[in-house]
Amino acid sequence: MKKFLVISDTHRNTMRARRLIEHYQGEINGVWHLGDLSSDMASLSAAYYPRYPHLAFAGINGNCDYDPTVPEERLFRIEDCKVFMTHGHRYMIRYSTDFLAEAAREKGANIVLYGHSHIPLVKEEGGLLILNPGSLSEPRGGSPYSYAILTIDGFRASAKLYDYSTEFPGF
Ligand SMILES: [Mn+2]
Repeated sequence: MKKFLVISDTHRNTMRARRLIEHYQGEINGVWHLGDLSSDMASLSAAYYPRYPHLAFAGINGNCDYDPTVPEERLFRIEDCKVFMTHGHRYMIRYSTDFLAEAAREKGANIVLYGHSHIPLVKEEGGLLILNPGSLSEPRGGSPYSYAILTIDGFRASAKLYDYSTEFPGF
């Protein structure tokens, strides 16, 4: 079984992400950032990978990112699950997750992770786990500062969304 901290859309404010990494580092296998800004992910991995080398840091470019060394999307396997990671802005996610889900299925993924909307969402559709951790800096639509913990156990995957302010009152 593996667990990952999934965050997105920190938009130059990594204060809450730093607190999360410090808090969860003992129980997770990696930290995944879904874009905007990919430079935030670079600074987080530069700060924490030397201290916590057991953590796999993975990020992608968002629509505000132009780092040629960072991929637009990632598709990879964890245990028996196939993970498709994208910022989501190319899949009309403001209207529905249908295009995103279709793209994930075409790639053979059973987990799709996206951000961009700054609105957290988790749902399962026909064996596909769809997860948006929301934003740790600029939540929208009345949603809280949020993040997710993704658990992968063989071919099974589940995700839990957390309200940062409830988990870390005063921070
Ligand atoms: Mn975005």
